[in-house]
Amino acid sequence: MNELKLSSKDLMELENNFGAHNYHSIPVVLEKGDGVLVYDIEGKQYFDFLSAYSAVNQGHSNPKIIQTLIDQARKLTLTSRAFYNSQLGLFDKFVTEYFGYDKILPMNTGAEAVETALKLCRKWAYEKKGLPDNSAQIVVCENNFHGRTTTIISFSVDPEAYGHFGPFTPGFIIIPYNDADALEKVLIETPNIAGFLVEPIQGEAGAFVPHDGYLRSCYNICQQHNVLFIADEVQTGIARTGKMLACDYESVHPDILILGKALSGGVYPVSAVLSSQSIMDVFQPGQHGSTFGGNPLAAAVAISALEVVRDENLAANAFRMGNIFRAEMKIICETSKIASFVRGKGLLNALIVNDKGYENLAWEVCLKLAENGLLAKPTHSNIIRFAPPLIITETQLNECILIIKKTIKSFE
Ligand code: IF1
Repeated sequence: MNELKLSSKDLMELENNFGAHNYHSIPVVLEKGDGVLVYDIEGKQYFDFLSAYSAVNQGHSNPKIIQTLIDQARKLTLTSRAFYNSQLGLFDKFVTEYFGYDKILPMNTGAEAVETALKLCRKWAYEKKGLPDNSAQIVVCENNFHGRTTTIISFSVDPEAYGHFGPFTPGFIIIPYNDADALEKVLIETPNIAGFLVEPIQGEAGAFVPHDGYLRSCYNICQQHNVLFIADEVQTGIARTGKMLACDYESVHPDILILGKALSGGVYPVSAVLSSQSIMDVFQPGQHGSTFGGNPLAAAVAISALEVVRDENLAANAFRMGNIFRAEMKIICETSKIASFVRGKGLLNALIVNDKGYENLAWEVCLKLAENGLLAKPTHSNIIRFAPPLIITETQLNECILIIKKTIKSFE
């Protein structure tokens, strides 16, 4: 704790002096969170419009989830899977029924869940589809973001993500996003394809929403070619886009579903892979796992986090608030020289700014937004992601829109 009551400046210096410089953070030092609000060391209040990249959909320090964390932490936090524990079976049943799957494999971070899905897909391809060993190819999309492990960055197109991290993991084919024909072409022309990994909306690419029907077309093409459709809903899932899953907009039921982030409400690292019994059964004891995967604390917290999403109708709120947000932002863009357009679904949105002749405009706008009491961060040079906790009320949203409007105006 900060008994010495160090200032924001002191704490930023500590991070800079002793921490790896693997982030360029907005210069705000947060000490407390409550719902859609966060507070810095000096007590300044901000609306959080990043939500820890859609991990705190249920709001900061959600009371129900925190109480579950405290109660379970006082009983048992970690046993490893060498033994059973009192919470995991309850989690397995609750979450598989919640999303309509037979089986679930719990992990911790989103990247671990993506890696788990890739291993599951490959193993299924050899043992159920009958591909020759070590031949499996998995199709991914340009401008993807699925995490930062060496295998995952092996199929990134972002030099910042893969530069000087080689040699890379083979077995991946990159096709354009939002182009079902490109998927069909590669499945017809290339042998030994095991799966297709896709974000229903590309988050890091700046809330890039594919055209209606894209997911359904890709799913059907995968079915026709006996290729697994793998949806990475780590960022788009858990009600963020206005439906429980972004795939729900097209009634697509992924063969393998990847969840993370808000699966715990941002209270504890919890991720998971869900699939059918026939696919998940290729994992036999001792073939995959992790020390913390499926621990009783994670299991209890995740059940509570999903109950909050359901009981507080967060998907419906995200849907309604998102429509209001984009409508208001559209009006701002119509008269602004720097705010070009807004895109997104539910409360996963991004503003594309016109930064011609203005170096780092998106970053400067975010600094000004922080000064005006709203936290957001650019993704890429000219895109600002806007993703508040899904509990935001219309009154709070309107206040935030005024802050964004005032801030953009100050750059005109
Ligand atoms: C950072 C980005 C977002 C994800 C999807 C898997 C993962 C992520 C669709 C991996 C994680 C995070 C990582 C975080 C910032 C954030 C991010 F900017 F990096 F790309 F949201 F867009 N699939 N996204 O979005 O999950 O291992 O992080 O738990 O690296 O700073 P993770």
